[in-house]
Amino acid sequence: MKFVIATHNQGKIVEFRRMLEPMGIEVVMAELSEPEETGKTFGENAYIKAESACRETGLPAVADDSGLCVDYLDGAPGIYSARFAEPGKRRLTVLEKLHGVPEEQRGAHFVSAVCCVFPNGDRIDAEGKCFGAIAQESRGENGFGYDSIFVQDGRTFGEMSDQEKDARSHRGKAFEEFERKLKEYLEG
Ligand code: ITT
Repeated sequence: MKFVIATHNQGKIVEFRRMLEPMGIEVVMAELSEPEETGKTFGENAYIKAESACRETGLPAVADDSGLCVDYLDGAPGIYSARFAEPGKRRLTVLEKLHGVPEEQRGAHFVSAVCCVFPNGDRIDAEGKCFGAIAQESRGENGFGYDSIFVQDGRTFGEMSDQEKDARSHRGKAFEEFERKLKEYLEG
């Protein structure tokens, strides 16, 4: 079964492949437009991206809308995680905003909403969250985005292997739910 992946984020492309290929899905890349993310929730934005890619390619399309929600910042940057500050300055901006904030107030979580839209209009939605804290400084080279400042059990996602991150991450959990729902959908 071929699925087009509706993302322009290189870090996500790598993770989508890691998660979809073991399900027996052939991942297809396509030149896709970038629809405006006008949704008010992760789920709404994931649907906007998947629906647009499905319409443009005629293939089932999978998208993820995700972000980092920081307790001390009242849940920001949240759905604005990719637009929160200039590219290259986002991690630093979060660290600066939390400068001097004690450990117990540095809680944060990632959210990933996955949406798959089929050419007949059917859709599958799944969501995953993972809870942790914002590090005092950036650590580790693995992953992408905010991985090097998000800590779980003493290590940042940037310090974990791909397998360790996937076993705990918001996207790992969302794709686990997606896999279950896809099976039900295909059997139903
Ligand atoms: P697409 O819309 O093309 O998929 P995007 O980067 O714009 O790419 P989002 O709108 O979903 O995607 O923004 C999510 C941002 O949240 C992303 O750019 C990262 O900075 C951050 N993010 C999401 N998942 C992450 C993860 O697993 N590790 C680190 N940062 C993550």
